[in-house]
Amino acid sequence: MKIGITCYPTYGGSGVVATELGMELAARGHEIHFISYAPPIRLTDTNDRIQFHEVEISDYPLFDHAPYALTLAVKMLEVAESETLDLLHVHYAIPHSVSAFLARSMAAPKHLPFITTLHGTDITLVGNDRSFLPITKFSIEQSDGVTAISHYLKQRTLEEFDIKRPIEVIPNFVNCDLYCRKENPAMRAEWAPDGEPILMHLSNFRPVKRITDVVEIFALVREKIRAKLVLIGDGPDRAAAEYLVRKRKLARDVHFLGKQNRVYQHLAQADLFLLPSDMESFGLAALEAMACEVPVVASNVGGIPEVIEHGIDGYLHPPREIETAARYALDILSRPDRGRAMGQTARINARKKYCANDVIPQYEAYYRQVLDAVTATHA
Ligand code: GMT
Repeated sequence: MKIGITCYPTYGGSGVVATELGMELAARGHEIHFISYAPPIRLTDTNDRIQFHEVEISDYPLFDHAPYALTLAVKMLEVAESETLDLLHVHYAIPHSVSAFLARSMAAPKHLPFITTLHGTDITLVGNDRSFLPITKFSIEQSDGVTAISHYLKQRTLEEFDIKRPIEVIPNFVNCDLYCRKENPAMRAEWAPDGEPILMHLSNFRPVKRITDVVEIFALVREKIRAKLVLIGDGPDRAAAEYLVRKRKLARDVHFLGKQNRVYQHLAQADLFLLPSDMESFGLAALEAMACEVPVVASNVGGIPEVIEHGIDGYLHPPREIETAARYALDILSRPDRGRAMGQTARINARKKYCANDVIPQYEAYYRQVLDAVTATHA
């Protein structure tokens, strides 16, 4: 199949999923065309089956805000025609789904089906800004296929948007061959020279991730045992986290790594992963840690309980309850054998449902289903 994939190329779960999906599909023989304003950040593997098409953002002086959704729609149509795409697959509804709708309309009478994958804030954001609701609802209803990355997100979308159409749940996935336990003593020693346990967090440091809670949880843990915290990623709350680290006098115990490629190499060194978010429709970073045999202490919000089994491969706590989170963290870290066992169970559970080898065929089957339905409608 020839598939056009659009996503946000920057640091963020939806872009990561879209990029990994494109690379996995290409490895299975499909031709992938990424269409966005910049190459996706995790696009490490380019070959003759993966192309990137840049959407140029107009800087015409009349525009205070460049009309990206329109330029994207035109680019989608151009690529669809020049590369004879079978379908467009857009990740994150706003505005990608609307652009795909426009591209499909412009392509008529030729069929250019589009599938929208919902990731989370594209749905939950409208709770805060109702002005997005009508257009998001419209683009979801108009899509030839819609997938959500968790049952939680599907349910929330149906209820919040009063949508009657079917939504397929295809969960996030991880490459289980790449994401696995490969300890690197040199890397561990760099962060924890005296063999201290390593806590880790990876995100885009947006307010929803509660980075300062990560630091507070670590501070409570550090009151009881010697430990180190490794923070991967960057974003608006980094400065607040750095300030808090200094305030708690933890500068020697906390490492800020910034944005990193090949995060599996880092995750595989952790003894515990923290994800105390206010909301996660899935929690991809938690799954990536689990595949690396790292138990996770996370908030019991959104789709996280679909990924982590409380008391089995990690612990769940109410959001913002840092004392509870710290107690669970100490429970795991103060009994290393139990922590290792939980980590091994985490990988087993991650493999059961979320390995790329099992999830990518679900996307392929869904593509075929959508294409067959479109062909039957227009026959
Ligand atoms: O919250 C983020 O990290 C960004 C956001 C995105 O769309 O880029 O993430 C959402 O999609 C991820 C991939 O499907 C999910 O793992 C995250 O849980 C989800 N974030 C939220 O729901 C807050």
